[in-house]
Amino acid sequence: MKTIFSPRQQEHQGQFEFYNGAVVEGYENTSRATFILSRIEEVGLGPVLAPRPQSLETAKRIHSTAYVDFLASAWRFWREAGRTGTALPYAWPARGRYKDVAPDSIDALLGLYSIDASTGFVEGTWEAVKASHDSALTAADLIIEGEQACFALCRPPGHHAGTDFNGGYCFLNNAAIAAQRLLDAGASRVTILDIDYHHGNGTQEIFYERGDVQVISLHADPRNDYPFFAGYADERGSGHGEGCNLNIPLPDGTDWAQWERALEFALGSIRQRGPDVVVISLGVDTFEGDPISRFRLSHSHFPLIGAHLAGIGTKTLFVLEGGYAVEDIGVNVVGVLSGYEEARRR
Ligand code: OKP
Ligand code: ZN
Repeated sequence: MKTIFSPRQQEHQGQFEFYNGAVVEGYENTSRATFILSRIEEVGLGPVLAPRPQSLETAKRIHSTAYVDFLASAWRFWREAGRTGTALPYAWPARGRYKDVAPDSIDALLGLYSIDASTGFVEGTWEAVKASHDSALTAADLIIEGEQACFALCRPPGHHAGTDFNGGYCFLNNAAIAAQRLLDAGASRVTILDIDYHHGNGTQEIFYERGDVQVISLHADPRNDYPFFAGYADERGSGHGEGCNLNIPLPDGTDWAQWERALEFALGSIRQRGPDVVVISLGVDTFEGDPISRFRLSHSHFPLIGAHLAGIGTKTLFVLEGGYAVEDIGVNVVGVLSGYEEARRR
């Protein structure tokens, strides 16, 4: 399987976030990609290719133009305000009290275009976000050109980013943009299956009223964990998207047996739908050793996930999302991908 990745993605580094009442180094760091790349090489998964340069046209069909333009200029605004460090918001438009203004303070813009304070900008953030997006689109192009499966090693990740907001370490929604590219190339039905520990609220929001993309997410019950305000089982899509959104929230401490049952349920729903292509939002923060999550999957389960996904039988685009046990992330991510490959060969 081919992997798409650009070293420019590593220019997003050194950011800080709040965690349990303290300011800590960002969990979404460069070593995540480094460990995955070295594992890819170690097991000989396949070549790692640079993305092709991509325009922002498809991104602007998923996100608002104003939001994309904001992402591209946020760091410059921050510097122009005389700031250093990590650009983070501290004020948000309160629910039900939204004033439709076009603020020109960088602090107001950071709040307007975000849902939390975990998604900081540093010097190379935009370059990295753009390169991560290019990787997802290039992987989609390879699928369109005939590959059965491809891996977009996206960092920063994307599934918490919505039409006009960042959040949860995510800026552009790589999986959603890739899905749009697949549709534009002629796919009539795409499914995004999100197996990250956290609910893919951005992906859900983007496609909520659309009937051309089925969105399924297996995740920690939002009563217990981020993103808290979305990801409930009664969120099923609306309008043209009625019935196209499926959430499977799972309790704290979910183990393999329970997680696998949820996956099988999701796979049944995919089979019923019959998509041309499946995009996997691949997070491995379901791992028992993950520092910010509370599920209990172990190393040996990740190849089994890959085998289940191969059983769908459609072309499959893997897009990286979370996973913060960095020493184990390579084994777990590549475990899914090689489990998929082995099952395909059988
Ligand atoms: C991103 B992805 C507070 C703790 C963590 C955000 C979690 C984002 C997860 N700083 N808050 O879905 O893996
Ligand atoms: Zn996650």
